[in-house]
Amino acid sequence: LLDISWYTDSMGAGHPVEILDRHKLQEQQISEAEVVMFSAPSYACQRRTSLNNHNTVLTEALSLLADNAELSGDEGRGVAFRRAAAVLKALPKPVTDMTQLRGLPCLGEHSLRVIKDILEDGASSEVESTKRSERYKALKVLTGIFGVGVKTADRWFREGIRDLQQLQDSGQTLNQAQQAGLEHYDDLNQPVTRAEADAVGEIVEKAVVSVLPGAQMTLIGGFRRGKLTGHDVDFLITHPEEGREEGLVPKVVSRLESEGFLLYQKTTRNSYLESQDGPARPSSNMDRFERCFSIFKLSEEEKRGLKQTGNGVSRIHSHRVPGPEAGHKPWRAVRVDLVVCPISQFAFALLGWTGSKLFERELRRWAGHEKAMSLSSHALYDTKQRRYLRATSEEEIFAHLGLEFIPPSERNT
Ligand code: DCT
Ligand code: MG
Repeated sequence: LLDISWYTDSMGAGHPVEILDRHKLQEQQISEAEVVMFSAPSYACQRRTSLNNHNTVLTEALSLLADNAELSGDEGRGVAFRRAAAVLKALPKPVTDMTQLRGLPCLGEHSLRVIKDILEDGASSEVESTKRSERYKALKVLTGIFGVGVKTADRWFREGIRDLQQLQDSGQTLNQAQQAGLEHYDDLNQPVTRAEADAVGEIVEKAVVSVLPGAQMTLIGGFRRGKLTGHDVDFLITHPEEGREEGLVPKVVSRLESEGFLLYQKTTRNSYLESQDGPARPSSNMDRFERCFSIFKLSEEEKRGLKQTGNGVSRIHSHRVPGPEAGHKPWRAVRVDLVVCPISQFAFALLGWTGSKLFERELRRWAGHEKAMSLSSHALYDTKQRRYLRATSEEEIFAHLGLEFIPPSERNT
């Protein structure tokens, strides 16, 4: 009748197409919304998912259950809820009736029950009771501290700690990251805007280019996918001459530190060596580049572009600079991640660090299950041919994988 289905092309990627039989529609006098049927390919990396989500109530409910599963150490159930939410995010219209979902992948019994409750009653009792549960609330707050993972938060919860005050009073030993996380808790839990990301980008780029002329820096993560806010700012740095990028992070860090921009930083060295490691395993592929996790101190002046530029000329004078009024903190803390890669791995690093997390997970699953290949942020290995497949662009990697190219703005699964 009215069928919104996915036109699947030879590469396995899909676009929604609408087939409407107006005559039948009039004959049966049923509203358009009631007869929209959805379908979609089953891997998120075969679908285009823009930021324009038509089913936020349903996807937020399923995401909350995913969070809760992950906070309970049940990663499998977490992924199942994330995949279900991702399918709904890709739909071209709001879901209004359960029958529309019959042709969709990734919707298990549990997810379908949650969707049904929301469509029929406006809410899911499971979601509502999870939201109110003491454990969920406490673990959300505690894992919201930079440097605190599920295991630590869970241990604290079992020791009776429910909030930040109780954590401070408990006398628990905190590592340096956690101390910084606690100190800047409010700032770090306030979304970072695109303007703030750009302001940080300017500062970091200046430091990078001054210690390594010719180095190139790219904004990655959610901002590259077009998100307006994020929980942090992620940058990928490389140099057109292979090897010149080695050891760059410590130099950039000491430069930023001397300029007073870093509230916290932890640098990890590059530990990836193709010849020694062979194809990187998915579980270990995220943190093997030279990398710096930091907390950046971004002043309001820098954010407004008021700071002196290199040639000594202030750029914008029209805004009034707020004075140091009582209780007003003239800067905010921002989480910033720097990742450095050799140019030969740039396309893989760019693809791996653009996200979303689920999109990356699905790409690796597609590579492994459908193509007998192993994809990481360093390389793509073909298990049957027993060789690495080189690429200098994201487009080439999608082509190696037999997938239609999905641009960053449509990887918002
Ligand atoms: N990434 C990944 N797997 C991880 C961690 C990160 O694939 N376990 C990739 C995907 C996104 C990118 O790194 C940056 O990570 P985040 O900053 O956590 O994600 P984001 O999409 O940028 O989210 P936000 O906008 O909230 O920062
Ligand atoms: Mg990010």
